[in-house]
Amino acid sequence: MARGITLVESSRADHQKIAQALLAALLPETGKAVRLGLSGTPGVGKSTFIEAFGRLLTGKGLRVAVLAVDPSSARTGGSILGDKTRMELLARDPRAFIRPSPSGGTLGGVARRTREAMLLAEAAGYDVILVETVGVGQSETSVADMVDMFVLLLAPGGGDELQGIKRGIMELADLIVVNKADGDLAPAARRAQTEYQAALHLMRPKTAAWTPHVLLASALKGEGLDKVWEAAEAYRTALTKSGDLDRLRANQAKAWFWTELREGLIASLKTDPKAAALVPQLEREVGEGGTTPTAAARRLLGLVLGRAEEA
Ligand SMILES: Nc1nc2c(ncn2[C@@H]2O[C@H](COP(=O)(O)OP(=O)(O)OP(=O)(O)O)[C@@H](O)[C@H]2O)c(=O)[nH]1
Ligand SMILES: [Mg+2]
Repeated sequence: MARGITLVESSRADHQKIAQALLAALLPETGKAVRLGLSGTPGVGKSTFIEAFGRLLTGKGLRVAVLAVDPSSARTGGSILGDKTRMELLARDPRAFIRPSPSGGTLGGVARRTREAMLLAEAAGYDVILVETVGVGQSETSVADMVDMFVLLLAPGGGDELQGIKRGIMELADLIVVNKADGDLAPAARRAQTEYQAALHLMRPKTAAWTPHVLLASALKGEGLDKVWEAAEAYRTALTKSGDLDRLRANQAKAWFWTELREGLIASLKTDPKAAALVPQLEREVGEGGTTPTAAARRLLGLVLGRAEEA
């Protein structure tokens, strides 16, 4: 599987060709895993959580693949690799597979390679796929777009914390877990649970079949993790029964298709010699106010798509 993922991650054209053939052959074997996304700000305890939660699952006989989307991962090779020591036991567990974020390129490119790694992991028989992302920028949206259930890990900061969390990210969450609900932090964690729960009530749920709620956990002590897994199972049952899971996955596949089209189009603009030559000129004209961005973009598209649309 590691070799398959390496092919998928390679930017070499010959590797890409083999990777796509491999994915096409494996496609019928994919789609069976529970796909969970996990996000949270740096230091909230994602790695500690994944180590403990992953071990809980492998202890149940489940096979777990941990993947990551971190578009800034060029610096460390990924948040997962950065602190693999926090996942030492899981990393050595024969039922687990851990892969750091593919590095470099656009978020779209990083996300594609993670999606494809997810398909490979499913075909290889992994039962649960955990996709981690750091709580910054657009990466949450792209992870939420590739998983069945999006879990947001929060610290026991309560009200002050709430101010700092972008509403859009809370809206993505199917489940919120207040981590570090242990020791001195336990009372603050309970208060935070109440506040987050109240905040969730003000948001429209993504589907009628499931109401997002807030759980307490301590990744460090291994407490509350069974409840998180119970929620993941209840979510899956509810959305399978309502038909929402199939619809969600179909919509995600369609959105992925459009992302590929957009990225492919941009890539072909950059490699087409005629288009590439025109780009600096159009950029200059747009910068100087000589033409509108819309007109310039249409001219370039017209050129590439073979129909001259002179603005
Ligand atoms: N008290 C307590 N501390 C915790 C818990 N979970 C994690 N921590 C601590 O919080 C710190 C950060 O934990 P990590 O698991 O590295 O957090 P992270 O979200 O992976 O951080 P980044 O990889 O930097 O984004 C460590 O010192 C952990 O020991 C918990 O449940 N309770
Ligand atoms: Mg980490």
